[in-house]
Amino acid sequence: MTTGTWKSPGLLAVAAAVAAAASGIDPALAEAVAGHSTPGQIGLQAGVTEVAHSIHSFYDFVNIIIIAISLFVLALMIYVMVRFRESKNPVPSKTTHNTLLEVAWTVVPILILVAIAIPSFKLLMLQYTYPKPDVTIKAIGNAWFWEHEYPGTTAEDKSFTVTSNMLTDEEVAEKVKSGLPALRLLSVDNEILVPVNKVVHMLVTSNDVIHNWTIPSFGSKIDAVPGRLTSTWFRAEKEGIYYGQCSELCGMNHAFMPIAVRVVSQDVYDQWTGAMKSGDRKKAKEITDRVALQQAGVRSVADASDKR
Ligand SMILES: [Cu+2]
Repeated sequence: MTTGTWKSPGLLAVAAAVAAAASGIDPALAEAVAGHSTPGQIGLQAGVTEVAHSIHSFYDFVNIIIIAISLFVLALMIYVMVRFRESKNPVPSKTTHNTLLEVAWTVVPILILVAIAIPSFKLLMLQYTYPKPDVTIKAIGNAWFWEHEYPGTTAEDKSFTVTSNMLTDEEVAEKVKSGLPALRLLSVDNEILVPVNKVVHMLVTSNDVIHNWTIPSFGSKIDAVPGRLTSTWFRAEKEGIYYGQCSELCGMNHAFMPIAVRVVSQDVYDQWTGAMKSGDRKKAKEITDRVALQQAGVRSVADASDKR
């Protein structure tokens, strides 16, 4: 199994296994489908890019500061309420100024803000400094589905477009029955494939209203604005399927336009793009299904039905 997205096999893995058992998914498959949130999850979804790891450490760092300040203020309030309550302190002091204290409560918050600003700017730099791309994909938001365009560079190197629509509950049930992994509200009919450990530039735009292209495990989230091109980048470290959802309120079916990115080996990626470029969508689909099974830890559809 090469597709685990959990950082440690501790509490999270236990939670994933429990969630998988509760939802009827084989626990062996749970590890492979962790590119999404799971019931009872505590904390952020496992990250598989440098940006996602940095977001997580920044989140932890700021959380420590927030919790420390909250506890400090709570302790001060309790102290004041007990120590200076009317019965214990009937005649209040008339003190109004304390220079040392006033300087301290101005300078200390400034230092805290500077301590937060430094890693914050470092993270912004990382997110918006684009390494040289290995693959460029254009994501186009539509009400309510996503299109992904893989641009060609020459007449022979044709461009192709993958249109992804969410699977209905019936389609999910059917797919699971046939032994292929699928998730309600997240799985799509046509997944997009990207190579593992390669820099992918995602150019994002929209055909109608503002959508948002998001994959939490990649730390990617960028608005898709009609008439404009925005961008994000990622280099996924682990193979597997990573889900995201449109994250900008865009209308009636906003909740039903998921994004599914499958990270595969360069070899599988080349086979898939080859099939897509030659217009053989059937072969491309077979490649996607085969790798989906492999990543889920199942050798074939027959093998999957044996497990049931
Ligand atoms: Cu949308």
